[in-house]
Amino acid sequence: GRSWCRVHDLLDSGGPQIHLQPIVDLSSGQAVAVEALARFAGTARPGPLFAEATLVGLGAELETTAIRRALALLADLPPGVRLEVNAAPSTVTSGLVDLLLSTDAPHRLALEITEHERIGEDHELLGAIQTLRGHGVDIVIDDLGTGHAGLDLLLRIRPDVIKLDRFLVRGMAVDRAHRAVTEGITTIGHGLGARVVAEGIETPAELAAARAAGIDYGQGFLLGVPTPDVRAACLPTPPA
Ligand code: G
Ligand code: G
Ligand code: MN
Ligand code: NA
Repeated sequence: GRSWCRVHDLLDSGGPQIHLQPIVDLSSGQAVAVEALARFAGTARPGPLFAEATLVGLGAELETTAIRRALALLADLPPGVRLEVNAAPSTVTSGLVDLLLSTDAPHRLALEITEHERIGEDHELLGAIQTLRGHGVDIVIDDLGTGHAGLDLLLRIRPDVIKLDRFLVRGMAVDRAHRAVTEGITTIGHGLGARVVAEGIETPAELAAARAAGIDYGQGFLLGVPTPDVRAACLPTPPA
């Protein structure tokens, strides 16, 4: 139907542009990674477009196209900055391992597992993750604490990094209960040897709250907006 054609045309015309957003060490202000985010010309918003592509069976192809484009930027990134890409579990098990390992620097990559369905017991996925981790790819759980990413995921996928959803970050700056949950998840993450990222930091109060909670890294409009300029994405953020 119409959706299939729209997504197919997009893929035919080379797929999305890639913008990069820094993930910043909250103690040094240095970018430790940049997240590759797909941007489509015109008005197409990335979230709905990925959802539409998934519905018509082109999800893995669209994600893989975006990742291939992002990997082309790796050569321009400073050595200390990882390139972080997004993929749904079904994409991870559809040839992504070979693609990521075909780069000469898998230890400079991070893979964000993003899924809006719940991630279940999946031996193929767990095997793929083991292989990637064995080659130095950081494994990142996105949106921990939301519906699709329950705490049991921490035991199945021992992530290197966990990302706290913006709803927690927004809440913890103003509400004691949100702060308690956030600090608890951060303690659990650290207990498993993972680093913790606060997503969607927009205000100095949210930044201060993230620091006070012992969160390692931050991402958000306050620290750096997504940009197609690779150098700009890696500049240090002045301490606030
Ligand atoms: O950048 P923005 O907030 O508009 O993106 C909205 C959503 O689009 C993100 O939360 C994410 O779900 C999705 N998205 C953006 N870029 C990518 C990508 O490269 N791969 C995947 N799978 N999803 C992406
Ligand atoms: O689904 P995922 O967490 O990968 O998507 C991240 C999305 O969040 C990106 O598309 C990005 O545009 C968006 N984003 C990044 N920083 C901020 C922020 O400070 N506030 C809000 N609301 N969204 C942000
Ligand atoms: Mn993400
Ligand atoms: Na997220």
